Amino acid sequence: MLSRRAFLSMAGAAALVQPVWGRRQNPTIDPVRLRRRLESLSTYGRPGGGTFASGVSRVAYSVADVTARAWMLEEMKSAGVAPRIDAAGNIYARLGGDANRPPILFGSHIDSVPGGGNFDGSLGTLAALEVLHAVQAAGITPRHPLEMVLWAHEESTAFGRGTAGSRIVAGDLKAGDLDQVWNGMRRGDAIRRIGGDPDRIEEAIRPAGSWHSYLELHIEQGGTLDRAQVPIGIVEGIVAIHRFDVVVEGMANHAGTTPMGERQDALVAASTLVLAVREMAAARQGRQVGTVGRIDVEPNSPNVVPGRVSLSVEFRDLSEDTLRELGDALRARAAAIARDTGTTMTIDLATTNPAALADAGVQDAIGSAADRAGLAVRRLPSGAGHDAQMIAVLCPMGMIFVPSAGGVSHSPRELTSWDDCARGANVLLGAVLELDRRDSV
Ligand code: HGY
Ligand code: MN
Ligand code: MN
Repeated sequence: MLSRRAFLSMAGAAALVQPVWGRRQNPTIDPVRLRRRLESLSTYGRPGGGTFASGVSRVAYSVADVTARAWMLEEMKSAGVAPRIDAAGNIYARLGGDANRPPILFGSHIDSVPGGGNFDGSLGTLAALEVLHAVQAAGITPRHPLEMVLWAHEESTAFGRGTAGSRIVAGDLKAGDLDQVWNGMRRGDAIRRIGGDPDRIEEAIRPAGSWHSYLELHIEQGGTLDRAQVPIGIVEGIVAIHRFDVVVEGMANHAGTTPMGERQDALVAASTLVLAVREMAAARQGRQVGTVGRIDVEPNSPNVVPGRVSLSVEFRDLSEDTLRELGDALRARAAAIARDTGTTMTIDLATTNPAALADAGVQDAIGSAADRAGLAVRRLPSGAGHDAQMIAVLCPMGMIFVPSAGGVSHSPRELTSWDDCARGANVLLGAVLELDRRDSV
């Protein structure tokens, strides 16, 4: 007896039967191939002796990332398209269409956080490849070129900044960016390591209007769809992110001989700030969130009063005003803590992601693709940041979410069912074909 969801996924695949120009058969993604590729990709960065359930550590520019990208290039070629790498390390592959029309762009990323999951970014990237397979297999001649993209360096683990590849494409590139050093690696050299060319980095920048529209399929990474048992999310907007680098300077001293009243303990000061971040984000009405995700203690020895601590602080919300107010509150609290602990604190607003609204026309195209597949939808904001919010300044964008079991992500426990993966990929295919029918969204 077919479960309701299994029936829906089969009905979803079949319901893509829509008369479209020049079509010999009806396009649908191949769920078996999508699953096989997701399982193959998950081996790049899998912990030694681990299994699929162990998740991945495929941090941008790592060996796992570099080798996974090489595998992706071969998979793209096997799908009958010719990948090209831009100067920022983003990988594009284009299919058909009238070269005088702007391409429809769709894709995601494959780098992960340390100890991350198998679906964050990977699903959207491999679903994009499935779309190119399906369009060719169906013998469709699209009106617009269809272009998939694998964004380089989406996660903010490397160099403390995220959506880095798409950020350059959107023109957010400052003098000195490529001289930043992280983990002993200069950013320009890291870009070269993944096939980009820092000496021609400006060539990766694309003007507004370069694409007809942009679509990204992604796991929700929150629990809204899973709790509501709704298979497809239509993203209304993506939160803004303000990320700070904070350095606390105290005085390293002997843990045994320094009286408690004479310490300038950088870790005590930093810890007070960590609790203050949680308090100020939780105190306000609204959906804003505040997180300290990285902290480095120096000299990090049990018998030394910490002399220096560096940490990240980030706030997220749809409202930039809220983030500015939280940034001001952070600076005020830091000054008071520094005074009380005899330390100094420097707070640098290192990167910002702008809030981005999804285009109503693209949302509509996603909705009609889901309708045709007989799938219920829920409109919702994205609390996670995405490359789509960078590309939103260049063309109309939209995102499709599929449920994350228990709302867990950025963890080996991240899980989306194979049926939900297939449903999401079919809606991506349907939305691309719907947008292809439209001269403008
Ligand atoms: O950090 C984020 O929100 C995304 O998962 N990179
Ligand atoms: Mn992520
Ligand atoms: Mn992601």
